[in-house]
Amino acid sequence: MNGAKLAAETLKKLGARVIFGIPGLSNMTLYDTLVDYVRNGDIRLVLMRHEQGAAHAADGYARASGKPGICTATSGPGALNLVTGLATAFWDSSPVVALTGQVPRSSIGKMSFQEADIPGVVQNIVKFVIQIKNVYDIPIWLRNAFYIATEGRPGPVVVDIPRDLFNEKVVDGDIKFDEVDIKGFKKFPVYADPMMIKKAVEILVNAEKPLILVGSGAVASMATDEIIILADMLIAPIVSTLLGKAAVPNDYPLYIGMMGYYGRAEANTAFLEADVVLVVGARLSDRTITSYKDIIDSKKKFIIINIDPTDIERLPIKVDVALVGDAKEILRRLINALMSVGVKFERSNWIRRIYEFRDYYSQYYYVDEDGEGLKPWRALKTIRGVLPRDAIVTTGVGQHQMWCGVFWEALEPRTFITSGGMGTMGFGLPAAIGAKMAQPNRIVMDLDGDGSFLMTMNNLSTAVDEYIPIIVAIFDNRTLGLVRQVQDLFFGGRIISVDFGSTIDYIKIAEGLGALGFNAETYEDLVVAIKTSIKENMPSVIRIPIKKDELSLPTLPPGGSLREMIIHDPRKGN
Ligand SMILES: Cc1ncc(C[n+]2csc(CCOP(=O)(O)OP(=O)(O)O)c2C)c(N)n1
Ligand SMILES: [Mg+2]
Repeated sequence: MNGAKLAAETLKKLGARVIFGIPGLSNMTLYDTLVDYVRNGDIRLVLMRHEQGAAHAADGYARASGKPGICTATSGPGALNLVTGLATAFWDSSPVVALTGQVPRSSIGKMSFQEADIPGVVQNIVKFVIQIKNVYDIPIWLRNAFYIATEGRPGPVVVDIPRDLFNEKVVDGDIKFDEVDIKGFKKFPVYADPMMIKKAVEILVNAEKPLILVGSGAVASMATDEIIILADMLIAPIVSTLLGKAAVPNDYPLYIGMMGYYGRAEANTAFLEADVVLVVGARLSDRTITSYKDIIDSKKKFIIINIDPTDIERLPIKVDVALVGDAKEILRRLINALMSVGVKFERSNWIRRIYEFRDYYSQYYYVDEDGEGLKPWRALKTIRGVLPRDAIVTTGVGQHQMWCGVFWEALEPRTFITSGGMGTMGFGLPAAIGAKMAQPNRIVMDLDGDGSFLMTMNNLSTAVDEYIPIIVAIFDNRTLGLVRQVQDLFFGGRIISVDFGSTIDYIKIAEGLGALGFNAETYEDLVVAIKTSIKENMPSVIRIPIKKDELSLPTLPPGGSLREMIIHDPRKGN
């Protein structure tokens, strides 16, 4: 046996089923070894068209399944191309494992062909990186990598393997596969003793206007049932972050919507008015809480559940109860403690008030205008009407993503996959490929922007060649819409370097890559296009024309507070 075979056997033992990547000089021996595994149907290799796409696909796979997503690249340019995808996974706590080939040990540090110091480059944008120095460490560190990627708060791990190790012979008896062995590694302790749970319950019981805010940790721990039980018991409305959208079915009556910078006005209002906020698996980034001063001034109480205590420590606000551990587990303890108190709550005024806000703000959201293009909210409603509840959507980054945040109805956990923390354009299409590999029986649709699509669309060719039938809808406003919007509203209308020409033909691009292409000029066209894509079971691109100056609302002025929400088009006057 050699190092490459050792790696392949370990990957199989660890349950790796799909690897997204591109081969090159430094990971070729691994690919060669995998030939037998591919032939036996143990492992599938998906050939991406750019390594960024491989990292996003692994990320999409991980987010759709909860299992680690795996990608591989050769040394130097290959591994460097993974960087954006790895940072994207880290910022959104997604368990990606990247295997990067490295130049031979004897060449490291000598400016060798395709050498890049990958540990140096990625150390601050991944959960962990290790460069292997000894062939017997390959199985140990692959196992450790899978463990680190998924343990506690998930995140990406890079295993950098000098290519001479792949060829090195190993003696069977000396191989260790089985234990996780990470020197100096300590798990964060669970920190939620009965006294703290009691204190949290006391605060919740005495709250007049409690609110539950759910984030990506609630999705990662699959805590949907517990959140709903608790919300029902407390009669507390639920708001979410962008990544937390799929933590509760968005048609659940107490779900009010995404809050934050581009959040729903009623969700932001509920947050501003609440006297107690129970935060479940959200780190309260500057996208969600745009001004911490608002909170400090409001004196509201915070109970925060997070698996990573450093998320809580980083916050500049006073946290009344910090519960550290898995959301599902801690919510169960809270529910039990609350049941033993057995209080019946009367909060109809609070709920009624929020529903009134919702009704009031609706007049600004659901506007139909005649003229150019389709309305984003209605296009999303139309798409939702055609897709089954368990369909998975991914997005690019921009206005279309924010429209999804506000208007898309995520109905099951792990069905809304988007780049939140890093805001990486180009995420949607390759993430959809990964999600489809993880959930081949579900419909997977990338709700993309034209600018975002253009960044990673080369990977559509992968979807075609490898029969991965994803549907891509392009919200085609011929512009980098979100940047344009900021120029338009806050830079005095000085529009620069955002608009694309009129010539690009997305239907021909789709067809040129072997996919189906549809132009949805009307909502009816859109329905037909989706139904046809599903029926044909082929990768498809559907172009949805959107007016260039359509806005993503609500929004805030740059650096603004949630109190300064802009709800209707300021260009139209009052
Ligand atoms: C890789 C990357 N480059 C630049 C940006 C800055 N940026 C944020 S949104 C946006 C425009 C996105 O355009 P498009 O994908 O067409 O979406 P739209 O806003 O038009 O819906 C840009 C350039 C980014 N987020 N990511
Ligand atoms: Mg655009």
